[in-house]
Amino acid sequence: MPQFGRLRARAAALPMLLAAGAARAEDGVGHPLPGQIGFQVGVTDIARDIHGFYDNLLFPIITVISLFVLVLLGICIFRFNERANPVPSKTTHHAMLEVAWTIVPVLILVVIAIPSFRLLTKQLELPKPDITIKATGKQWYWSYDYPKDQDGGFGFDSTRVEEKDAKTVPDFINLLSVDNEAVVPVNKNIQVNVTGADVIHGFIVQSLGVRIDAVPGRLNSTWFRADREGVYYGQCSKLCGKDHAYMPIAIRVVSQPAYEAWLQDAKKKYAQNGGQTVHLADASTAGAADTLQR
Ligand SMILES: [Cu+2]
Repeated sequence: MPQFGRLRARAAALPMLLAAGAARAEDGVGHPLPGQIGFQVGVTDIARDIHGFYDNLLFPIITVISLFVLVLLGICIFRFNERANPVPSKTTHHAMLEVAWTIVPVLILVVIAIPSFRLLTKQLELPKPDITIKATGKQWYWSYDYPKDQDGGFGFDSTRVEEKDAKTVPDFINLLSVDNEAVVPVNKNIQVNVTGADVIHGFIVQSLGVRIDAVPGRLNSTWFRADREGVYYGQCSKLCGKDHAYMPIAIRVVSQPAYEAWLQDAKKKYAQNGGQTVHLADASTAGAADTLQR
């Protein structure tokens, strides 16, 4: 069955290879490419497991079921139309068939459920974190907080960089680039505590295999351990309001020394406010968030 996954991955990669050449396809790590229909490259075990689960199990099952239903429809159309079959059968019941169409779907679900539960457990059982950060979904941007006991003690807002300001950030990607990225070290367990400040948002970064709801008044936790440096982009995945499509998530994974250097800089940059979250975005929309944090 894995050949389906490889075939699909190759089919997905083809347009982007044709469009940009193999080197550019490699550049696409961490964000989607124009014309891409496959998954982004996974940089955590969980992301690779999720993609493998779909490519090697779900996609073949979907394909087989779709083809099976297509064949059944074809048989109905061509063999049982009025002209081909003028005298219809009087059969209304077939015990074995009824047993089969109950048992077979149950077996398919069991086959899907076993690896699915294993994957869910891996996602939801948080290992001991090396770093904990907090991500808060707001209308319409994200805020990140770095706790004091991990050499942090600051928070900042991360808002989308508009196309007209593209020059202000390196490697600008429209709708994904942000002014302040969340920075974490490579090969470390990063726990992300996620909440919402106003409405329900969704925290999702595909190449990290992270997806969790950001619910006001509730702290959800997820984790990842990236084994490759780079910038990994995600987006809010809940229909949270008018600017839902404009609140990207950008996580920069760097080496441990680079992370420590960033912490020192970030502390100066963001913590002038007595350790309170620095609100870089519009103060009026940040009001609700303030109430929740205190
Ligand atoms: Cu949102």
